[in-house]
Amino acid sequence: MRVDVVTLFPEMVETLLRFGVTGRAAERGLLEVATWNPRDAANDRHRTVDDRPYGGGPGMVMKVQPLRDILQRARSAMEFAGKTLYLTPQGRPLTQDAVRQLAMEPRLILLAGRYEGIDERLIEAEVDEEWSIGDYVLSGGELAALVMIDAVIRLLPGALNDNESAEQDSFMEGLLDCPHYTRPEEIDGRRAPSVLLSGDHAAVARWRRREALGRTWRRRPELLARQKLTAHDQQLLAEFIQEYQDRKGDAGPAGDCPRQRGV
Ligand code: 9WO
Repeated sequence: MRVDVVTLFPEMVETLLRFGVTGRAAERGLLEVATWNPRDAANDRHRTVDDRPYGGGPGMVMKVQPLRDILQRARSAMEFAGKTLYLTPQGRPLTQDAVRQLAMEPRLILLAGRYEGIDERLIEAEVDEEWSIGDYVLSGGELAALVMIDAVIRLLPGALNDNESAEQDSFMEGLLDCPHYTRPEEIDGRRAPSVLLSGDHAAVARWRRREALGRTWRRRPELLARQKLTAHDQQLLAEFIQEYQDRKGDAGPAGDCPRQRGV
């Protein structure tokens, strides 16, 4: 996959190619990233890319001309086109299903804004889709672009050492992940669940599935509501809920509480 990122801070994006899954994907030729700085296309000697907003108000707005021209250069650099995506708090929420769709694109051009935003006329003329990674405002779109690239690259065949871990990602199936443990067996008076040390792979898989279902029930009931649970999953969830209520004294899902200790 080829990803072109339009950004005032190319170095932020280029760190992607030095670490972890994305770094390895680049080494394996699965990912090619190019960065394009709008300042390089500014048509004045001060290389101006922003200006004061019409109508007044705080902050600055990114100008059309440098962005339009740098996007043209990016598009001309490759013989095949790709969707142009703008990362913005006003965009469509990014989900795992959307990431799956994006992973099928041979090329993506990501537009990372700064300041208070981009002149709307550039968005109207040049942007195919607007995407958000969450309901908060960052200092710019670069971190959102890095999040999107990371999530997409994980799904490319060969990007992960163990392809199964991409399949096992519970979130791939719409559930939260189960808890994870490693050595030592006990630390600070807390033991790893004995089933995980049993060597019984079927029991481990059952436990992990039940915990993923239970955690989703506790922390993100709205995700669970979207799932068509098999009879087996329903049985596992019922076991989890029963055990949880016995332990907590008939407490239901935490609803929007981000986290309850111990679950
Ligand atoms: C800056 C600003 C300054 C003064 C008053 C209001 C203001 N709003 C903004 C603003 O929204 N800046 C954004 C910075 C403009 C687009 C690029 N930036 C950005 C993208 N921040 N957060 C994102 C983002 C992208 C995707 N998902 C979540 C957040």
